Amino acid sequence: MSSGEPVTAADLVVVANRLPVDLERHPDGSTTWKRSPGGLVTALEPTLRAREGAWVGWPGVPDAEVEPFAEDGLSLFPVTLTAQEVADYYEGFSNGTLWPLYHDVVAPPQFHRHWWRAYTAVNQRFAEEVAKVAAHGATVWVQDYQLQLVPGRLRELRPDLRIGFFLHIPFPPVELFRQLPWRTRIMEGLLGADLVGFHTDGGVRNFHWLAQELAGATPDRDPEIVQHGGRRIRLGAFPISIDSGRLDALSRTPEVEKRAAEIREELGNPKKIILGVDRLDYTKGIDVRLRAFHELLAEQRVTVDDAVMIQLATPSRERVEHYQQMRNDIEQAVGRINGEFARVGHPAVHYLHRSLPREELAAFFLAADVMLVTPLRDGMNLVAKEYIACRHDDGGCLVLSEFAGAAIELTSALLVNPHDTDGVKEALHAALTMGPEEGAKRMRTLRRQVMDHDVDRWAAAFLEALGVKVAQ
Ligand code: GDG
Repeated sequence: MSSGEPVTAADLVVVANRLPVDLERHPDGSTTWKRSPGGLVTALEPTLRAREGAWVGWPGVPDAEVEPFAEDGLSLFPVTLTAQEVADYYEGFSNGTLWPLYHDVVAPPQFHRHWWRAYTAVNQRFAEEVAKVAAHGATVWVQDYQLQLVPGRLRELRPDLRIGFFLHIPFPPVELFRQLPWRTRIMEGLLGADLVGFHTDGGVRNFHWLAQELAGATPDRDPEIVQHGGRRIRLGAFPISIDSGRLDALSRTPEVEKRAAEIREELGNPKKIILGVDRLDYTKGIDVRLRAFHELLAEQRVTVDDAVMIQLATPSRERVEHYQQMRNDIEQAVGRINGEFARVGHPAVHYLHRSLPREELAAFFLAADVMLVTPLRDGMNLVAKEYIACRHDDGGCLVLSEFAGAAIELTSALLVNPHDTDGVKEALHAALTMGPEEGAKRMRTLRRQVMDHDVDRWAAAFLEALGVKVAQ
């Protein structure tokens, strides 16, 4: 699978917690690489190739000592994490402290000093690896909340570099961020960048304020700049998107269209199919939509002949405590609804706790009359955009939480407050009973937005703000 030698001095370095490939260990001790084609790698690949690019990240399994290698022309630099570091830096500080804190503390964050120590040590290691790989004057793009100390460390090691940072999750309000015992260290880490990007203006505002309050930064005449340590740091909102064209094309293939029809058939041709697709995460509000559906059934405003619900839940962070609890709660709620309302051979809720292939997912999107995206908090939410990209027939109706970053762009969805069960219920009911003209009109508007603003445009906007000329 590997090809050629990795570059030794890269002009553009992407650094993320994970590499765009996963190392897989087999029972006989052998290992292979499996591509994990996220939107990010697809968007960045042409630019990375054109600019002697490199990607620094963890290969996904503990204690893997892997040499740098080239894969399809991309130079990959694996960073080794021990099992203890995975527990403390990744599952602990990243996903037990920062993730809930940055998502409006919808679960209580835990603060442990040994998690923080592991976080600083691992961030240092990432910074050192990048410092070795980057050419003089290169551009480095650091991704996400796991690596917030990297810009600062890297600037100390390599002041010649141009450093960008993008946060994929919300940047929290001042009152919440202040809970973090290491808040000033994190702010100083981020302020090591030349450009700090968020999905929304809200993130920019929160950061602008906190940089002054915690790190003594001073405002500039330009509201998108703060000054710190004799440098000017640019802030900006860059709402991420998806590879809309590719998904639109996939959803038009005869295989996907046929599979969508089969799914409807397999469900017993219900009048309406309601769909939820998420990583099984407590921020995604899966419980919110189950409650709304449950109540509509209980009030007999909807029957199992009218509508079935499918919840696809990709396993996620299964070793983190909050996730185990939440999985039990969701599975109990599904069981309760089916116990009360299913008929033999006709469950009210179909629940799949596994990951599906991309084509199958596209078929579910195409089959779903109503898509429920109800996070309590979400940086963007790509699922909402993927659903829209698949609806080349202008069919379907999106119910979307106003607390997802996507709500800022997708204003023709039925927007709901996920904390308001009655509101979610009414929106679900409205979606189930919406006339085809109104539905198509809304979907056309949503599609214009999503098809025009794809992930390439997002990556180009960020890199151009950082001063990189982007390959088309
Ligand atoms: C973070 C932020 C932000 C899900 N199930 C399957 C599957 N998926 C894919 C979806 C989508 C992706 O996973 C999930 O992306 P989201 O954006 O919805 O959520 P997070 O994972 O929380 O992502 C988020 C994002 O970063 C980007 O900045 O939007 O706010 O939290 O692409 O399609 N894919 C396949 N099978 C599944 O079963 N193949």
